[in-house]
Amino acid sequence: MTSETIATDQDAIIVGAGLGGLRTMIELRKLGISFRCFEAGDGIGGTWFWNRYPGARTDSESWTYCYQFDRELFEEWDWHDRFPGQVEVENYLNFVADRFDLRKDIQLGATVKGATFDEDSSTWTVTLEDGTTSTSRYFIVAGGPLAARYTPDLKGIDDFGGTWVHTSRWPEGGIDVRGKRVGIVGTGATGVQLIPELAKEAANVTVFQRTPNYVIPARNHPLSDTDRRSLKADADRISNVVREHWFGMDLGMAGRLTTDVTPEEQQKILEWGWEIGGFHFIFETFDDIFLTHEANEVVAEFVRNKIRQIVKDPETAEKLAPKGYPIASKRVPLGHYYYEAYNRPNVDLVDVSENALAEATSSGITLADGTHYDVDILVFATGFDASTGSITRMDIRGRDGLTIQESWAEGAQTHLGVATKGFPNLFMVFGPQTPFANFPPVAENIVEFLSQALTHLEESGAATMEATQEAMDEWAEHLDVLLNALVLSEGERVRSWFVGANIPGKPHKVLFHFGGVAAYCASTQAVIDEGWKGFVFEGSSAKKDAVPA
Ligand code: NA7
Repeated sequence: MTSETIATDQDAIIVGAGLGGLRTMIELRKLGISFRCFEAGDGIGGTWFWNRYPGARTDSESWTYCYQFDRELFEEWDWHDRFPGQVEVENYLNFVADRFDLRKDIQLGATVKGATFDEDSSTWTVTLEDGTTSTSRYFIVAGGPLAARYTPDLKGIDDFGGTWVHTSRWPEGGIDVRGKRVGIVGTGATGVQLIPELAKEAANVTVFQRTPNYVIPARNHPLSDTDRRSLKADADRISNVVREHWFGMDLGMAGRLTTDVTPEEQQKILEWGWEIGGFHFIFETFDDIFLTHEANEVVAEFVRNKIRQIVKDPETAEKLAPKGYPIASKRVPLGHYYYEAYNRPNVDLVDVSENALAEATSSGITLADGTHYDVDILVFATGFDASTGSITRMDIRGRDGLTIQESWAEGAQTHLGVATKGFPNLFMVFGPQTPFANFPPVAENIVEFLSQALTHLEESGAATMEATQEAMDEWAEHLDVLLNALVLSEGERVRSWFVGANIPGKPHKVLFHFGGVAAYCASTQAVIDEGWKGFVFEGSSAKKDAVPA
């Protein structure tokens, strides 16, 4: 036994009760590490609590958008849809919270304003927006990679006479769009889901599109009892494949390149992928889509031709057809009759790529050239300060009062996306520089790594664990190499949040690991095997005045 450890209100404070936070809590319980979770929302679920806009659903198949670590949990939950909607995922996460009795340690409606590290005691003091404070040894941020909403700074928005909303703050009771003129800014994954849904009810929907996306069909459908039984019987395979597959999904390799087949065969194979729906189209048609511009262009042109076939008005089809950048250098959205929505007489597409939004007026939106659009409701589907935003929006102060904003002024720097120098015992679940892939398996991998790190810390008796500058530099270089090996690296030019390019003024830096889930896992394991390479363990967790046992 070591001596008595430093007293804090709890061992760990966790920010966020979404997918990452809940998995972290389950793990800490297993380790016997006490914790308190502060969640800004009035309910559990993170992304799935906040994003209530019509059409919100996962782009991952339900049996992979869930935890895999507990077979009984996997078998107890019945998914209704191939791609579950917001309510279904929110219900699942609430079920998990109850099943593991987590609620008693979660404080809802508690927004963390900041956290300060005290070097003498090696503890964190966390301050909530209401001024209350709480202390811990470990400060674990699980705020989500797509949680800090971004709304463009549009002149005159306060004078707008109608209702305006960011999609991630859609009110719980919904917005009645019946008979209303709705303007939607943004055609990322969110706008793509929302537009067809609003078009069903609104008098008119005007879509302000800056960059068209390559949208591939989801082909959602309800799962039958037989589907559910066979998925549960297949649990071992699913749990393995999501850890092995590059994108953390129940997908395989295509086993062929575009150059292996004739142009006619290419079209047939892509047609198969288009019909089966979801990311099979990207990952199971050709293995060189991400590797060569020629292969990528074959697939990109296939999507453009699909748009031209689906959308009846040729001018609208051309505006919707992405050109000049590779498919997947921006996050590819799944559509639910997205292109079909533009055939409705009440949906209009306005290209704002060269004629930008200039200002909001009392009655609508005016573009740079003075064209005005009257709208009653204005929706910003304008995305998030991805990856770093949920961390940098807090006032986090590490050693010598260093703030996280100062430390990341040139872009986020981390070791494995989990820790950053100057902020001992601060751990991130899905922080910047972790894999771009299906969220749940990535979160599970990170939490398992964190579990081993905390076990090592506790057993070593050290007070703190901290990343080194050298390790962070190496990790950043590694991430650059991974992205530059792919044609997706053009994301910077098309304002991709993969590299921070969607937020004006944000430093451009690779914010995700593009090597795949298994490769990331191998990197975390290598760090452990090499004696926690790139981390320093310092001090003693023993209370200074305690008598050693
Ligand atoms: P995204 O993918 O960042 O999309 C935001 C959209 O908003 C995108 O089409 C942007 O155009 C557009 N946007 C942003 N600012 C403006 C201005 N000022 N004018 C016109 N258009 C603008 O966010 P989502 O919410 O759709 O998706 C985020 C992820 O959340 C999603 O992938 C899921 O994983 C969950 P741009 O392309 O920059 O020209």
